[in-house]
Amino acid sequence: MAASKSVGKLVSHVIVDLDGTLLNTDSVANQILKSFLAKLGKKWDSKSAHRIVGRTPLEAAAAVVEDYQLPYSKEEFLSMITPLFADQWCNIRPLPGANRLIKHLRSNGVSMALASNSPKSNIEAKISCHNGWKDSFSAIVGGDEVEKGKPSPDIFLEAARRMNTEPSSCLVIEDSIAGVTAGKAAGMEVIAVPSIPKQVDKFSSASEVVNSLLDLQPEKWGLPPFEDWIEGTLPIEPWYIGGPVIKGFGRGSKVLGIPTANLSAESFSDILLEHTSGVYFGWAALSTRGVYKMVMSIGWNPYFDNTEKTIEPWLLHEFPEDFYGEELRLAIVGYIRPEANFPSLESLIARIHEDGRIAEKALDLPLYAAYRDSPYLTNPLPESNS
Ligand code: ADP
Ligand code: RBF
Ligand code: MG
Repeated sequence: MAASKSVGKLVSHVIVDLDGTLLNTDSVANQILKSFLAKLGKKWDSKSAHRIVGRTPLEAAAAVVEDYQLPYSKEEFLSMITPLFADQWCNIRPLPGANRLIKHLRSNGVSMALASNSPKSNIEAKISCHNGWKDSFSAIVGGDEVEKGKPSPDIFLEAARRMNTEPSSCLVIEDSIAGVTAGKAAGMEVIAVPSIPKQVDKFSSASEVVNSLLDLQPEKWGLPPFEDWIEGTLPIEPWYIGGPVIKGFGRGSKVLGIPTANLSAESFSDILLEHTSGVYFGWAALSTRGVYKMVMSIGWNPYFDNTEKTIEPWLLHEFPEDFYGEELRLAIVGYIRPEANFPSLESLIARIHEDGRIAEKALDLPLYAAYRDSPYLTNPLPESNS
């Protein structure tokens, strides 16, 4: 949830972290560590993933060696996995909203720096895989260019110096606690975009905590506002997901009066890692019935505090019966808001209905309506009702 304190100081420069903030490094790191540990007969526990977020490579290696009692020194382990990471650099995808943020600041002439604990050569290799990124930063500072990495402020102070500005004119965007600590110690405003779910309280020293880059409001910091929101919705690069409808928590209709046709979270764990939690909308196709408007949440449903990240699509249509087991295909085309907690069940229900009205209306805009005819939705389906 976009928990914000009062509006911060006005800034003119932005310094962003790379791994976990602009790039979904954790998703690739998870895959690499999982298969490496499997070869040693050990099972990677994604819950220990928080031990590596925002650390220097050597600190992260030390944490894994310790957690899994590996028969290597941290240096040996690091030298074994480093080549595995280097092979995957161009497979690390931008996080939702990263491209949008970079383009926005660049086209508005806001100076931007990149500040990462990774060595400079790694940073340059990683960003070279993404069009237009390198030229958008007026300074790039790597962990090997300063004495101490985050949580020490050095990296951020050096970034400000290279942009010829004062630390107090800089806004830092960071996903890790070490990074937030570093930014604050540098005397900067810091927006936290936590990579680890459900840890918002640990980021209380940040000036503001947002759920994802999609939720940034640059105007709060005296920077140019995003102008791409349309009628309460944010167009996104569409993504597609589908499968048989499975049993959910059994409370959609019962507790909320809002049925949600769940897809298997296990089958889509990679897709779920890639997409930040929040409320989205789009089109839903049922193989034997047709294509319908749809609004959904992805995440841990803060009101119920689930331990599992789930997809909860509500089709905006009255059906005469359940359709468990039927093939459901979704084209997700826009974003509405972060998931939130609510003081009462009534207020959660009211907000979901409001989301439904927003989606219903937005999906008539040509921009979103066009995806109703996506081949992914219509190909194997009869061209029927709606
Ligand atoms: P569960 O916890 O098993 O998902 P829900 O109470 O959320 O149970 O109900 C979801 C089921 O209701 C779906 O799997 C589907 O079969 C049925 N259903 C009926 N109408 C709708 C609708 N408009 N949107 C989504 N699911 C619906
Ligand atoms: N659950 C929450 O705890 N917080 C939310 O902000 C939230 N938003 C939702 C928005 C939509 C459009 C839908 C369909 C569901 C949302 N839910 C939210 C999920 C709801 O809690 C979920 O459907 C039930 O938990 C059923 O499993
Ligand atoms: Mg459900």
